[in-house]
Amino acid sequence: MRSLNRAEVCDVNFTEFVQRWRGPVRESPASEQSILPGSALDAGGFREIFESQLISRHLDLMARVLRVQDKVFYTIGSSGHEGNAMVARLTRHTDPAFLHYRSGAFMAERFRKLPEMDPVIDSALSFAASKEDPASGGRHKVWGSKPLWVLPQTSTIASHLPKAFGTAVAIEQARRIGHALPIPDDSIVVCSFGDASANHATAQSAFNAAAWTAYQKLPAPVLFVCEDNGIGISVKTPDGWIGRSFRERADLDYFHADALDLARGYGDVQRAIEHCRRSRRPTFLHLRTVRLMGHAGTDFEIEWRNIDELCAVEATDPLLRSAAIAMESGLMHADEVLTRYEQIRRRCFAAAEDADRRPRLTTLDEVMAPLAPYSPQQVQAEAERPGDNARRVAVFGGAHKLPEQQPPRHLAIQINNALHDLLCKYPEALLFGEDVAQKGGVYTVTKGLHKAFGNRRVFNTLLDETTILGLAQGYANMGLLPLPEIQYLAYFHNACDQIRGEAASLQFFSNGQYRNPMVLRIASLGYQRGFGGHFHNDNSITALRDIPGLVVGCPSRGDEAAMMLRTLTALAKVDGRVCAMLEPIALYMTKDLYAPGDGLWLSDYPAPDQALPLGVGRVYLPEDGGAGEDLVILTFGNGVPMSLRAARAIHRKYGWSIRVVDLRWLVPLNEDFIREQVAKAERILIVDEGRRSAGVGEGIISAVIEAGYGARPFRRVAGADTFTPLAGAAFLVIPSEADIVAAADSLQ
Ligand SMILES: Cc1ncc(C[n+]2csc(CCOP(=O)(O)OP(=O)(O)O)c2C)c(N)n1
Ligand SMILES: [Mg+2]
Repeated sequence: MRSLNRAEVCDVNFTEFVQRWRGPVRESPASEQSILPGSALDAGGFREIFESQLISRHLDLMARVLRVQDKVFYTIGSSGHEGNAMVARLTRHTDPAFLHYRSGAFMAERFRKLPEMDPVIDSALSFAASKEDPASGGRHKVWGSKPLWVLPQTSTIASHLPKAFGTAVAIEQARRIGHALPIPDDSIVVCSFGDASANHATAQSAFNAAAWTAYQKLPAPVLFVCEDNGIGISVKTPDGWIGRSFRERADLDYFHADALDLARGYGDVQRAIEHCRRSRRPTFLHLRTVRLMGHAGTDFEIEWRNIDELCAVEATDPLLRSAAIAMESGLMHADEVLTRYEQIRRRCFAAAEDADRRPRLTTLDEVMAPLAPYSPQQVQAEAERPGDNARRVAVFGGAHKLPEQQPPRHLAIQINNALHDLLCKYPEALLFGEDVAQKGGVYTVTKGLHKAFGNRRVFNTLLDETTILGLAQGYANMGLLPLPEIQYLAYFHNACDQIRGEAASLQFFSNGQYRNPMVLRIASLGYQRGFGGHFHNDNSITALRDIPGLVVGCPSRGDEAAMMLRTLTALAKVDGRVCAMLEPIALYMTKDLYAPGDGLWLSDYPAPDQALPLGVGRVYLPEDGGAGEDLVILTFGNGVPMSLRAARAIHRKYGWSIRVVDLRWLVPLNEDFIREQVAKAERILIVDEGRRSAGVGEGIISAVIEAGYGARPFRRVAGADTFTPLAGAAFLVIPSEADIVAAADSLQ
């Protein structure tokens, strides 16, 4: 006999188990009667869940067979986890769900809530990476559905927990600020994951944030579902660890259910879900599952795992138990079980063969279509649409106190004014982060907002950047407009994946069906005097530069910061974009440009109908009225005032007519704009305060060379590839005016 792989073993086991089953048989229960005495599950419900389990199983078996024929491109399965269909049955299709990758049965069961939809066809299209896949349009095998409120997840484990928590908080907070939710007010959030994933820092972030919230008697109706199969790829979870770790965790209410046995487990699952919905408290549902057929199709467990152990696990296959329940209860005869089993097998294969014939993504344009939607006219109109004037007058304390009536001010004040305006204009906007409320931020940039807009819209979070960004996604999922703040750029880095892997990828992996718009503000970059050290002067924006779909702006002056914020917010509102504004800390309070007291770095507050166009930088032409054709300096942030000063010195030395260009928009870099600017100048100088390696300067150079201007003399002044030291030594590693002048010397 040829040797069977473990998928075939499970398949054969099922048939043989049913054929050989000889137990006592009860009288067939009516649909509304308990499936077995004492079970909370009725016979009608059992029949449907069992079918969902079989669909999930046959999708797994189908994927193993058709993967080798290149008709299916994903083999991480749900076998052994089919009991999670109980969670789907007992929740609503409007309860947002963020799912573990072993959620085939959950999905099949949730599909029942909208009977016009077919889980087999939709899943097959996703397995086949078909362009017609309704979840991601063929971009990934995700469990996702717009009508079923399943927000797509890729398989980075644990990264979805913070936004699930955030969505739960948002459900409750929306009501308190009078925002209408897209789902019923008593919705809960379902969030599932594996036992090994429960250890991940990102997961622990979410558990902690949920408990921190509940401890203060604030609602956070999130149902964390830990599908405990005792293993993560090949590493066993210590026996009893999940129970030990969570059973007595304060403010995370623990429930256990056996997902290997529908008749027994159903009542326990029901209790957990009812508790979460009623109490609005974070709830931890520990589900007993097993993993069958290895981690994925490529995992040949037989090569590294004891065969007796494998057989023992396979003997606990929940489908064997479901078949036994079906037969013992008298609901189905063995023949009927097997007929159903084979019918569903045929249905899954037929759907997969059909899906294989449907079109796939064949052009780069198709792949990228949902990544970064941009509607320039609507964005501009939205950015230039002033908020309600009466509200503005009330918030700023009188018509004569409107900021555009005030004398020129510095960057921190103008950002603060712009934030007041945004919170006026958008009642659904929320501003949050560390120390942003009563204190008004480390640099007073958010001062007064808490007082003006109250605790529900301007609030301090717990000290965890992952949670801040998870909350932002959650609010966005519920139609609110989050304006999160990260206190320093260095602290963005430890939560970067929440933007990189999650927020920025949502439109892409949902084929534009879901969006989580936000405007993230980050105090950034170096050159601070007085508050030193690396972590307050992080000058590397590289981690943001290659995040697909993200928009990053970096203003150098107050008026432009205000107008940039309006554009970023409009991008978020109109096109659902994830946006970030890097605020140069060292310029927050800067007032002068060339000499103490000149006040040239102060600016007027722009009237609320003015905004910056995305991607367009600012050109500072020479003071003598020339065209700036001898040298162009391309820069951003702190580099702008430094370059303006250096330009004076260079002009005095060589008489050159110099233009200084503030790029303002760093991601994506506007290569056309760069090309236009360098086309007009004989020499090129790039001033990048970030690190030499992988900094913005590298992008500018590539744009210059690719535009055909590589033969023009050019130099780059950039930060050194090092961390920033404390005190005066910090200035050794970042560009100075003298460095800019010296670079110009070598361009002669
Ligand atoms: C952040 C991250 N680290 C590592 C991985 C690789 N990986 C994928 S699944 C997995 C094991 C997860 O085990 P568990 O949470 O128990 O879920 P199970 O597969 O057992 O259902 C690992 C390590 C990943 N996807 N994401
Ligand atoms: Mg596991």
